Amino acid sequence: MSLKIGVIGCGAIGREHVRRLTDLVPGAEVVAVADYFPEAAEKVAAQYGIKAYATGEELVAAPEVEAVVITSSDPSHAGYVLECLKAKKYVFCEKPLAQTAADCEKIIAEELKAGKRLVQVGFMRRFDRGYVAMKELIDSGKLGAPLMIHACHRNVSQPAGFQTEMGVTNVAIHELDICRWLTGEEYESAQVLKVRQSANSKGYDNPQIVLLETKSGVRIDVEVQVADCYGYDIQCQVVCENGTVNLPDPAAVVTRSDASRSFPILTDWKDRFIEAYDIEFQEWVKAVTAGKLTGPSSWDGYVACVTADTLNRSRGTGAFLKVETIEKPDLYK
Ligand code: ISE
Repeated sequence: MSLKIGVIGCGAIGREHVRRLTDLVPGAEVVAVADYFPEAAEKVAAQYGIKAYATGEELVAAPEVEAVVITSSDPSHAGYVLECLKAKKYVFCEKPLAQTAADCEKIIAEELKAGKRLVQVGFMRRFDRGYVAMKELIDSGKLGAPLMIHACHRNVSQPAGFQTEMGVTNVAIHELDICRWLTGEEYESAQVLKVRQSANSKGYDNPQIVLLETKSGVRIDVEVQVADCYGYDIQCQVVCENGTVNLPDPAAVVTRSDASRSFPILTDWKDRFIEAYDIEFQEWVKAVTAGKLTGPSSWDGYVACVTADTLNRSRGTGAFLKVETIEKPDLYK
């Protein structure tokens, strides 16, 4: 028997996940879709011979839907997650879990009422082989304690409507999660800096530098360049006491020609972590089927949102602000 899944959001990543769940994830069956634009859902439904619901709420309530995947626009995530929790259905929500820490707290409160983990957040980098190998090495202690992380997150361009704050809530949020995961530490303080601006910025800050300090004093800097005009480039270097470890670039053929050596850089973020997304959903379906979630939790989504809120509040103040969270409930320990 396969897990019957409904997908809310039929944009680019939603369609990718429907394909992935249908073709690459054993034990999964997408049975329904919904989208804010009904035509988008109907198109996907016709392609796969499945049902299109007029609204996400109807999809969540549908008796044949056992678990839900949310890939709709960022501001709609929290509302749909809460609907799923009320219906006691497992839900996978793309990042960010919510737009604000306050909405994450509502989600946590509902999940606590349910008495078990029902929510997983789409921090797919935790399933990327490169990051996993880095974490294994750091955790082995061979390199000594981590001291610093230098990271960068570069996108080719942004769609119309992109705003400065989204450089943190929608883009750097991946680093906010992965640096916490790599170091196994919580953040003490955070600050975002506006630096010399690129002529490629269109009404938003670009680049920005995110600075974080963990409880033990690990310093993290993340260059966030949301319109670099050359490629989707994700870099991460963890500097430890006795050595450093770098995230590998994705495999690519190297060409030697015209007295130079070169390899292509991806441009679409959906391709950069394509294998991580596959593994993430394979693991999620296994975990839901077994009734025990193990991937990134509402708590992880909450901490990322608190940190993002703190960073956005710090903009223009020239100061590090304290990252303040509620006490971690036992459910997430
Ligand atoms: C997108 O949602 C992602 O998850 C990508 O990793 C990020 O680079 C992109 O800017 C986001 O819009």
